[in-house]
Amino acid sequence: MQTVNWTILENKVSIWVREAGEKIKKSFAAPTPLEVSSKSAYNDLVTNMDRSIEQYLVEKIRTNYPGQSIISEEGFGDKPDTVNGILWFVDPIDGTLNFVKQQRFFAISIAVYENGKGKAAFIYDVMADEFFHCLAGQGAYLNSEKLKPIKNCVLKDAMLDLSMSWLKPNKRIDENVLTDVIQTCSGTRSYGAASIELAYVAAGFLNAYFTMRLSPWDYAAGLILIHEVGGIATRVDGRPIDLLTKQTSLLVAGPTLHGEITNHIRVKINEGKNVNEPDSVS
Ligand code: 2AM
Ligand code: CA
Ligand code: CA
Ligand code: CA
Repeated sequence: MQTVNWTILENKVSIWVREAGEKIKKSFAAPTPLEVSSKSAYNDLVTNMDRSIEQYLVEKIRTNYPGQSIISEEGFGDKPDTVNGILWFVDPIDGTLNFVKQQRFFAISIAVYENGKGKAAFIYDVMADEFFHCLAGQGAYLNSEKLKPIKNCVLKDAMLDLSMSWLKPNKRIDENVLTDVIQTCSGTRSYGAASIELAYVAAGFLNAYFTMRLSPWDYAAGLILIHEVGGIATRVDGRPIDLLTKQTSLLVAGPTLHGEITNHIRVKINEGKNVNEPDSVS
């Protein structure tokens, strides 16, 4: 198997990600309007910029790291059936709805795993110019500032970030399952870009993030940051995350809070609440 010089990889990817960020910023001033279409639902959007940034990044990876597999959102990557070897995850624009509606609060997210273990993470909040990055074992950073170990926190003091999938009536989950969690915590936020939300938990701006349905390119980089600062990441019921599962739930927090929330959700399961995950729904 090829050996990778991770420091060189970090330098290269940091340049690509910033170049991609410049392309996106320039597109706001372009005379041609953004082409926007919807995918699985009216609020699941894709634009020509999502595709062109993914193409740009995938081409850079293929040229510099030939033979390595890529899992990416918009179809320019591969469909590997194993995590063996080096595996890249690319989300060219995470937070497309924010990109389209707000022109802010979206990120480019890239992760590199080796034999299923997170090795390198890059999350670039383009408009805030906040670059979260990490080589496993060498510390996680926001720009040049090293992130501190995740703080333990109890629910009463916690800032939670949760997507609206928890609250909308649907066949996957009882929308009241989290009512008492929300009523107990310090505050809730919903930023709408999973990679940034995960980076914010790693940076201590939020204490937990949980969602019912994410794909590997949404969370692969964020999980590396979370692990680097000592956080815990599982499915919402505490089961481990599988990088090759198309869609999964996710609960990320420091150890104490993670335990508190998973216990709560387990109790709800015991009470007969429906918290089936999408991958277990027929
Ligand atoms: P995206 O913008 O790259 O699609 C929005 O709550 C967050 O969930 C974003 O990070 C978004 O990533 C992600 N997401 C994953 N699946 C989604 C879907 N089907 N529709 C909308 N957002 C989705
Ligand atoms: Ca999308
Ligand atoms: Ca995404
Ligand atoms: Ca995306």
